Amino acid sequence: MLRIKGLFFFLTMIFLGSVSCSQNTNLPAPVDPVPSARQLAWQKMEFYAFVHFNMNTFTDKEWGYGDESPKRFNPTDLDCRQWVRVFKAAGMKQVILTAKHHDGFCLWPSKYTEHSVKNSPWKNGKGDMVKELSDACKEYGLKMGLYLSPWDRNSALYGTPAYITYYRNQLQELLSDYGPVYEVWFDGANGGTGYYGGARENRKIDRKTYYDWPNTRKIVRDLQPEAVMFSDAGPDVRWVGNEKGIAGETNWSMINKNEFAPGVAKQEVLNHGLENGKDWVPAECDVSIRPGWFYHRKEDEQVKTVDQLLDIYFKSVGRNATLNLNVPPDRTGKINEHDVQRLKEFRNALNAIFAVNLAAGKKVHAGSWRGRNQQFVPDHITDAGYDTYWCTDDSVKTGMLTIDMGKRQEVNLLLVQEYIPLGQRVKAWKAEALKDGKWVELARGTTIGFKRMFRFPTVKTDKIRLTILDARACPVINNVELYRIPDKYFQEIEK
Ligand code: FUL
Repeated sequence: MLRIKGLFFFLTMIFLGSVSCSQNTNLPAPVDPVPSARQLAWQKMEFYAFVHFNMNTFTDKEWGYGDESPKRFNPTDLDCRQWVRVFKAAGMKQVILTAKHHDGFCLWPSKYTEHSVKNSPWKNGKGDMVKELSDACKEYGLKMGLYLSPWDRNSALYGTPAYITYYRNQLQELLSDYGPVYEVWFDGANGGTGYYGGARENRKIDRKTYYDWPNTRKIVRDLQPEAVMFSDAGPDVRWVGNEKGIAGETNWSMINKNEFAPGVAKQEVLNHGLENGKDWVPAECDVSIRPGWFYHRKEDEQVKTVDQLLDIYFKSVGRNATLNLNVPPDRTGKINEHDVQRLKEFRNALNAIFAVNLAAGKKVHAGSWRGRNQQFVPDHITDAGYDTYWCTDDSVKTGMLTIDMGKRQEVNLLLVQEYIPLGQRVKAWKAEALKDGKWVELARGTTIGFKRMFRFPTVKTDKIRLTILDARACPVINNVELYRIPDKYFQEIEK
C-alpha cells in the first residue's frame, strides 16, 4: 500500500513538474522600466479623493499669506467619517488630505510650530484632524495619503537651511504617528511672497536644490515603504501637467525623472510621458469638483456636472492615469450636500455604464499566440484574471484579437489593458466591428498602458476586433471589455 502511494506521489510530482515547467518557460521578458509593487498597487486604485480643507476654508481664500490667526480655524461639526463614507460610496479608494497648505497651518498638533490646530478654538485646541482621518480610513477600509506643502508662507525659517530640518521634522511626525500612509504629495508651487514670521517679503528658492529632495524623499521610503511619492518629478507618480483632469491621448508611464524637480518640469512631457523614458513614473490627474481647490460658498452652484465628471473620468482613468478628484469639505467640516449629491449621481452613472461587460467570458480568436502555448491563449483577455494574458512571440510586434460575443449587441465603449508588470509596450492600435460582412473602424489610438477606454458611436455587431499595429516589444494584453453606455450618458467625444 505504502509503495503504491509512494509511486502515486512520484508520478504526481513529475506531472506537476512538467506542467509548471512548460508554464514557466518562454515567459515574455519585461521591457524596462517596469512598475514597483507600490506603483502597481497605486495604479489599481484608479479613483480617489483629494481633500483641500484647512485655513483657507475659513478665510475664503485659495492661497493664504501665512499671517492668518489660528483662531479662525473652527469647523463646527467636523466629521471625517462622513467624508470617508461619501468617498467609499462613490467608489474611491484613498483620501489625500492637505495636512499643511502653503499658508503653513497644520491640521495636526505639530510640536515644531504654534501655527496649528492646537491654538485654534476647534475642540479647545485638543483636536487632531490627521488622526481623525486616519481612524476613519481604517474604519472604512480606505487608504490615507498626505499633502505637506514644501512652501510655507508662515515660517520665519523659510528660505534658510533650517527650514529643511523643520520640513523634514514635520514629514517625520506625519509618517510616524498615524499608521500607514499610501501617497505623499509634494506640490510644485513653492517660493514667493509671504508672511515669513513677520518679515513679509519675497523669498525665492532654487526649486531643484533647496529641499535636497533625495534625502527628503528618503524619510518617506524609510518610514512608509508602501507609500508612493507624487510630484512633477515623481519619483513614483507624476503630475499630469494640468489641473483639468486630462491625460494625453498618448500617455506613456515613463519619463526621465532626474530632468525635473517639484515645480520644474515641461508640462507637455508630463502630459504624454516619453516612449523611451528611463523611469517608470505614471501620471495622476488632479482636478477639483469645483472651480477652486478649497470650499467657497459662492461656488455651490458650480459643482461639476455628471457629464463633465464622466468626460474627466474617461480622459484620466481611461487614458492610463489615475483620477485624484478634489472634494473640499465646507466650514462645518463635512462634505457639502451639493457635492454629496453629485458624487452619488456620478456613481450611478458609472454603475449604469459598467453594468454589463459584453465581452466577459466570450471566445476570442487570434492568428497567433506565443509558442502556441496554452499559457498565452487569446481567451485570457476575457477571463477576468488580471495576471493571465495573451502575448505573441518575441519577434512579433503586431496582433489581431477578435472577440465573438455570440450574438449581435449594441456597443459603444471599448476598454483595453496591457499587462504593465512587464512594461508598457503598445504604440498604436485600432478597433473594428463586423457589420454586414465588412470590418468597420470604430476607434484608433496610440498608447494603452494600465487601462485605455475609448467611446465610439453605438454599433450593433457580434464581433469586435482589436488590432495591435505597433509595439516596443511583443504585445501583452491581459484584458478587454465591451460596454453599451446608456444614451443618457453617452458623449461622442473621441474622434
Ligand atoms: C497647486 C496649489 O498651488 C493649489 O493650491 C492646490 O493645492 C493644487 C492641488 O496644487 O500647485
